[in-house]
Amino acid sequence: MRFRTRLMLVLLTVVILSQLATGAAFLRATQNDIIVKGNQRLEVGANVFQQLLSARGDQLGNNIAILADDFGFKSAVSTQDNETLYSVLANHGTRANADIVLLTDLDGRVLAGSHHARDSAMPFPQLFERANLNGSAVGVVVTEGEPYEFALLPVRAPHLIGWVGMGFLINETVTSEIKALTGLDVSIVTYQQGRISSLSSSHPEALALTLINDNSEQLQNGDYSLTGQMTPDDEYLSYSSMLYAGGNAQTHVLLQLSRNELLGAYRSLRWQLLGIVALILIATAVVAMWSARSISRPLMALASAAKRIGRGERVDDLASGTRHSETGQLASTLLTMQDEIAKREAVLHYQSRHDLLTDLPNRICAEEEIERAIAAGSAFILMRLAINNFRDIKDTFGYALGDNVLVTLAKRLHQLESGRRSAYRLDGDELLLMHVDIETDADWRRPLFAALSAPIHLDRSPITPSLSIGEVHFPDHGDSTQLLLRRADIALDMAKRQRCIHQRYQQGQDELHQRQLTLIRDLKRAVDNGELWMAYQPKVNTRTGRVNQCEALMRWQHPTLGFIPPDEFIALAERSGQIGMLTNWMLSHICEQLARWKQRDYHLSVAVNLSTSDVMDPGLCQRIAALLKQYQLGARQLSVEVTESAMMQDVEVATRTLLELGRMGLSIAIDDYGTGYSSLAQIKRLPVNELKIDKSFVLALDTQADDFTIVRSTIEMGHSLGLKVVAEGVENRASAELLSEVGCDHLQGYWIAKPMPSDALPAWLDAFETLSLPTPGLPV
Ligand code: G
Ligand code: G
Ligand code: MN
Repeated sequence: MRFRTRLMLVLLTVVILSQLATGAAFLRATQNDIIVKGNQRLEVGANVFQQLLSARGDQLGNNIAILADDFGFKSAVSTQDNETLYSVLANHGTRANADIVLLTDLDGRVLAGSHHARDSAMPFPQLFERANLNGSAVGVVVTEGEPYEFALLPVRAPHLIGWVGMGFLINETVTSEIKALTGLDVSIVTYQQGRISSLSSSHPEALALTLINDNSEQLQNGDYSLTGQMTPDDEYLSYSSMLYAGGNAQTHVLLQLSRNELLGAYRSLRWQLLGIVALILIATAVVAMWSARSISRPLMALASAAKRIGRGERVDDLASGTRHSETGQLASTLLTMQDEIAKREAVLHYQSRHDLLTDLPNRICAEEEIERAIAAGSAFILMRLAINNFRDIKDTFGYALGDNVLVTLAKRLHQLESGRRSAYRLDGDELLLMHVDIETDADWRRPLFAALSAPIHLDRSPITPSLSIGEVHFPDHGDSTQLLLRRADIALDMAKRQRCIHQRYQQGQDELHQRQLTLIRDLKRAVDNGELWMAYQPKVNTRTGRVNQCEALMRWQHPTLGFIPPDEFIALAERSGQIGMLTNWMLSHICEQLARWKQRDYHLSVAVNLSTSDVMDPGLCQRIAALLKQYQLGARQLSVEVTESAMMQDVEVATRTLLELGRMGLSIAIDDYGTGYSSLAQIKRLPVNELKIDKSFVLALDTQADDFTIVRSTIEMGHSLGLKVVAEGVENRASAELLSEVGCDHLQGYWIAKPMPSDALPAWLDAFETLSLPTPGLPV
């Protein structure tokens, strides 16, 4: 939930709760107060009722006093003239609006009465007792189940001769008068022998009856604690009091205030209060919204500023509150943070574009710079530098020193930097020098190379860094950064391979490079897809004139690039570490072929070419032995040809391998003899059986006297060391005869046969006629 909404809700909740609490308390107090006031009103009403009754009683008393004082009346009483008495009493009663009249003798025996028979006993003994005590009495009496307010006075002439009394019925006249006076509902109920004998009420009769019945238990038990209660069910607040109790009758008065009347004002007050609360709530909501907004607005501004900072925008205008307010502090913190981030970003940016070790700009920087120079369109030169023996330096002198060499070179480049040059570290031991404005002085390379290659004095022992540098030109050698860098790398590779300090990229090298990459990639597939096959070229024994041996030569028919010369792919296989795979395939393929020929009764011996890594492979001899065993071939059926350079790479290991092969019974030939730098003295120490004179000396043997001299002396020297000598590249009969004359043991060449597929060999052998060549010793 949003901060603003939450703040608003909290404020509203607080206000609503407090409003409800005060409202409820207020209403409750008001209600209680109203009920208390209602009770008071009921009490007051009861008093008014009592007073009304007694005032009317007194009024009646005054009327009776006039009658009692009347002479005629007195004499009628004394003479006990009944007829007269009754008429006088009745007349007077009518005049006084009395509902009941009564005359008794001294002892209370009835002399005359509207409701009582003559000579009956005193009907109101309680009242009569009080009258005897006080001289007169006024009070409520019940007769024939009806309540009356009754006054009883003495008749004196002058001594007491009797009692006269009058009363009026307490009926609806009284109750409606009280209602008019007090606004209270009044019910007067009389019970006789437990049953309602009379009921007069300001309520309609049915309602009055229900109300009385509701309260009858309390009334009859004389329990007058009916005040002060008002439950939600109660329609009326009630007050009761007893008017009369005597004999078997009671009269009660019940004063009531209806709930609607009592709480009418309260209800409207409640609605008013609710209205006020609603208004306050609306006002609070508005204020809460406003204040939540005014609190949250600066926070929102800060949040959006933080977001912008997060996006990397720069925020300068952060006016939010005063400096000292919390939001102000937050704002200034945010600005400080922004600055810190910017600083750190700058450091990171620098670090991401510079090499930590040499502090030169890195590859990313270089690429951008080249991109820019290309876009500018003016010519420039890139020199890609690598330290040739960097790994050796590190391995021998430790990493720290290796790093030191790099740092020194970086410093030298840095010193050489002018406005026209800039240096970068690409990765590892590779550095890049970019040279713009190539017109000025033509020969700037020589001093540069000299300066870079100067010995480095570290730990007092000088190290001379051996550098290789590949150079490319824009726009001659490419029009994209990646292309230029790649071609510089190719040139560098050339420099490394040719062991010279500097090579400039040659047109076509890249394509060659691409072709080589393709070949390396496809070599593995070539074996699996059967794209490789072996060709066999026969060798002829000069003494017998017969073929007893062939050289196996690998062939690759690439599906798209066509025939790939072995010179090319063998070298690539060696460079990419795949030669072992090729040799294994070749060896098992040849052994299988030999076994098949053997079955067909062709007992041939095959010479295989071994490359440098084959000779270094410690598992080679074992594999050859296993194959010979598997195909049940004799060791004589296989021989190997190894070039001088392959052996010279690591003479010790090569010697071990060759010794082992010799022990197994394989014949070993030095291939391409004469092209390397090995001397026969060196070869003498090796377990070698045969020398194979390189075809470059043989091809034009018949015409080139020099070649012939070399070949002849090589043959002589080989023989003197106990070695057989083979000549390859014999292309004509003249050469063959010359070679035979000087004692060459075997001949190989197109004049005899070109390399052929295995299928073609048996037929060729069948057709081959024994050569007759001159024997050695004949004059040339
Ligand atoms: O025929 P030709 O052009 O095939 O021979 C080229 C070179 O390739 C030869 O010098 C030969 O030594 C080398 N070569 C041919 N076949 C093989 C082979 O199976 N293994 C190795 N290591 N070299 C081979
Ligand atoms: O591994 P070695 O260099 O011995 O391989 C012999 C190579 O010489 C093979 O490439 C083979 O094709 C090639 N070759 C064999 N005989 C002749 C020949 O008479 N003339 C020429 N030009 N090449 C030959
Ligand atoms: Mn060979």
